[in-house]
Amino acid sequence: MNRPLRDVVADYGSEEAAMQAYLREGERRALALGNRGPIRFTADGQLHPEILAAYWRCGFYVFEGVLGAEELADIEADLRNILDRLPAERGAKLDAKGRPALAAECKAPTLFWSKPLGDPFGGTALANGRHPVKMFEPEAPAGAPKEVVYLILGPMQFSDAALRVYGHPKLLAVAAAVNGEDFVPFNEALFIKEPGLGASVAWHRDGVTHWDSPDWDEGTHGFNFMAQLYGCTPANGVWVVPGSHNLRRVDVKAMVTQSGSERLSNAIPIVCRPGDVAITNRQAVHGSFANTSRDWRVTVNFGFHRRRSVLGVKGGGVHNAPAVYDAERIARRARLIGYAIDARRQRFPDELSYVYRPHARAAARYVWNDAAKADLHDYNLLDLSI
Ligand SMILES: O=C(O)CCC(=O)C(=O)O
Repeated sequence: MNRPLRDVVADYGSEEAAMQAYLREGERRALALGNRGPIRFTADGQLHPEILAAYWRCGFYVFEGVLGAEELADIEADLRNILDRLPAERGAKLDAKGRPALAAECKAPTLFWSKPLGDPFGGTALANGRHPVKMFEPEAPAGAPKEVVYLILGPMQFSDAALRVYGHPKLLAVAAAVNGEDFVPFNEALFIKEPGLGASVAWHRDGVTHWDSPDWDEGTHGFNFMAQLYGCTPANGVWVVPGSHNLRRVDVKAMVTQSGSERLSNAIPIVCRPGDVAITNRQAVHGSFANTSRDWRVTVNFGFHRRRSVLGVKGGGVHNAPAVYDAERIARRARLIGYAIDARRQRFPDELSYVYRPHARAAARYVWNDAAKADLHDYNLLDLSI
């Protein structure tokens, strides 16, 4: 991104040498893990079993080259608009140019602020206390703002380009292969890790509801896609502990103690080029470090569940109010899939659109237009958060 930036220079201070060695070694191990490549299907249209096997073995997979240059340019244009329209500061109703700010009218939790290079969740009770250890917080560079927005929830109401990624036919086919054809939404997020400013996301795993269920397994809490606008590196990207999605219990604090620091010795970074899309199991232990590098990382993040993990389940509490998720709520939340498929069809008319079975079965038709856009205001109040 060539957005004019302060010439940010940041590092890990006393931890810099150890951190750089960890990043280098992580990248080497990431490229040797055997969990990356283009999205491939068999002759009869199934997601290639080698991909599924590698995903279930590692808990994540990198799909290479999913988004092309044209699509990335659309996302970047929307990103610029979003950045331009952010509130001048936390709680402000106006942006820096005095216009009504992005999300100023939203009731759902939408904008997440952090001090530069901070860790707002680690070691706190926030989000059910699921981030037990605070990450190292490097010193902010001179001239840094007091706070930055590093996470936006419900981003599809602010970016048609991100919505179109959500409707990508190959990604939705992957969702069906992993979660079944009746897969349902979880939530969506835009992670913005500015160079020298971007906050860390402390080690955690995402599921909150089913850890003690008798029918729990490695896929119970679904997955997130992480589409990369600029790519991601060990320094600014998400790290995953391979195989941890298979464990009912993990002790993140003990993992940190054992490793001697929050540089978990068995974690592997997700390394992507622009347009790559990772899939990450929500049960895997994962996190990301404060971005002291000179590279932006912008992730369009969107998750899907198995329908049976959600239907009739009491969820919420992390992303929105607790509620029992009945069929009506699921159908209402899944309208995003219909809108996304149509938004994509309009922008890329030569591409074969995905057919979402629950909508096809119900003969439900979704059209992306101004009314649909208005219908997405605060849509994440209905996230299916388990
Ligand atoms: O993108 C990141 O840094 C964190 C992502 C994450 O924690 C998640 O998707 O659950």
